[in-house]
Amino acid sequence: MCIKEFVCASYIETAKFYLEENNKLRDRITELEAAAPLPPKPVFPLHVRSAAWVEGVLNIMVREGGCELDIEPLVDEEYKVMSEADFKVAIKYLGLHLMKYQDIYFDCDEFAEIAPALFDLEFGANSIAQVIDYSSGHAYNLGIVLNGAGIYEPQNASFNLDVAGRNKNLYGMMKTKPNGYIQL
Ligand SMILES: [Ca+2]
Repeated sequence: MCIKEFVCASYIETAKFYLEENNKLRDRITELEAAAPLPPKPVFPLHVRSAAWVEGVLNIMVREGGCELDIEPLVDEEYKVMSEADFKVAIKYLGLHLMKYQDIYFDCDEFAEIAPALFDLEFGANSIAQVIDYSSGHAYNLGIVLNGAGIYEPQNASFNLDVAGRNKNLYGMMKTKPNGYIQL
């Protein structure tokens, strides 16, 4: 057997080995799922609201909360939102706060970037905004719920409608150059 054939044969053996391991793992997952079925996913009622309504909610938050961040033009024409109580349960269920933090590569800005898309995929609600806040050097989210807009911290699944009473070390929301922004 020449070297080329030898290398080819060893690749084929390696591929067969991983294929068998993969099949064993799949069987094990099927066994485990049968032994402990996942609880059914909760269904949260969604309430359709116009972009104008969402803009109004954000403007109230900005005014009453003393927020100086720029609000980017809204991307969607309408939004599906939850009640505050359902939103709090949903962000816990989403489990994003359980993801492993990695300095630089999966830190606050990645958490804040992924939260809106995951929430929409999981629950069909496009009601989470991304916030890039240079004044406190932090990125986080806002949740829009039926009774207002509040700060959603994706790293610990907390949600707080009291924007005026926020921890300004983390959620400064002050004007900077370049200014931070809210994107929904
Ligand atoms: Ca990062």
